Amino acid sequence: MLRLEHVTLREVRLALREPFRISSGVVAERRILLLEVAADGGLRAWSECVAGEAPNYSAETIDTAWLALREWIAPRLLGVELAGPECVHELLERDLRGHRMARAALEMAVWELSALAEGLPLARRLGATRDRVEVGISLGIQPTPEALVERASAARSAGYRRIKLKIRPGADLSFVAAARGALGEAAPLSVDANNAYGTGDFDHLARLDAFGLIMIEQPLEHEDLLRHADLQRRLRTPLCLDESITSVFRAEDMIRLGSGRIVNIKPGRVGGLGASRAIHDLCAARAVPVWCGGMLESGIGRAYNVALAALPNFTLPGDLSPSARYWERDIVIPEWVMRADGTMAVPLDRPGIGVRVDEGRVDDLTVRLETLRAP
Ligand code: OSB
Ligand code: MG
Repeated sequence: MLRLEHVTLREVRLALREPFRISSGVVAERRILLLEVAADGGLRAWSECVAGEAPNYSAETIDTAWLALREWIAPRLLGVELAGPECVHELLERDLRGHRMARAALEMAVWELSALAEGLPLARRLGATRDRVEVGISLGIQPTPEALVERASAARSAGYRRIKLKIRPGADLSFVAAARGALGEAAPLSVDANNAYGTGDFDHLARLDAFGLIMIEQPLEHEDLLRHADLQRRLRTPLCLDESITSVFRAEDMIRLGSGRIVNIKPGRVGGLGASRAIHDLCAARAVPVWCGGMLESGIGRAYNVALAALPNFTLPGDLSPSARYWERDIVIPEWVMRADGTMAVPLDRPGIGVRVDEGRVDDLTVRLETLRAP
């Protein structure tokens, strides 16, 4: 049994080493919502809410998440005897629509508390089997194909196991062609459109088939499964859904409708690690590969992603780049590093998420703080 005693919400600001541009917006500085959760028995856990500053990826933002955590989510769990993290999703699902990133942040902290209470690395607590995960990189939209080639070549040399190119109308075919030409036929490449195309673009998108991509991620509207299915029938390249998959039911819908052949799992987008694992299990049973997406997390959010990605059906490299790809300095010790072979070690040598939070630095970076207590 676990009982949450208080939840501290904090906003910290961390500048990205370079602005990250996707079809729906650009971010230069992350406003990051961190949770510090204390349970009875002196256990403490840190977690991260991945909501961004603007509602361009999903409806949630850091400010809606803060409100939802304070008003509805934290009060559901504070002071309640919890049998374990497995029961949290259901507690937070009842009569509470949306706000999945906010719910996930608290749910993940309960997984961490449970791992700590049982003396297990988080990956093991989740049932993960791997001791390393394959790392991919997501390259933001660049001003020119030449600039993209430069970054993609550097990523290839650094050892990344998969290079994802962000695309949008006007920055797609020629950019992908340039990257493919420079990196060669064997380089594992994918693209991510973040909903930038519509039903009038199917002929155009079909031209991506020429580039031997591992997948095309989320070309169409975030709530649209039917037209993704129409498009998938036109393409040889597998579609992968990201924004569209908000629950295990949506993953099942995707599989039954044929809207895609690969799933990007982000715990924030689906409401936490329980739902992530359920989607992983469903996809494993249907022979649908999954991989772990990223939301430009700090080292805290990354720890949860790495633990999740160590589950067996995460058979494609994740957007789990090392700390130095994003930040001058991360807020965890040690920072996340990638080996020359393009893998990252799953920390299995200590209980919990496997990295320590640099609390002094987090204090220095904090611009807003609120503590919620059990009644
Ligand atoms: O679509 O995967 C996406 C970042 C912000 C919003 C959406 C996405 C992304 C990424 C970043 O691709 C991947 C990463 O964290 O390295
Ligand atoms: Mg994506």
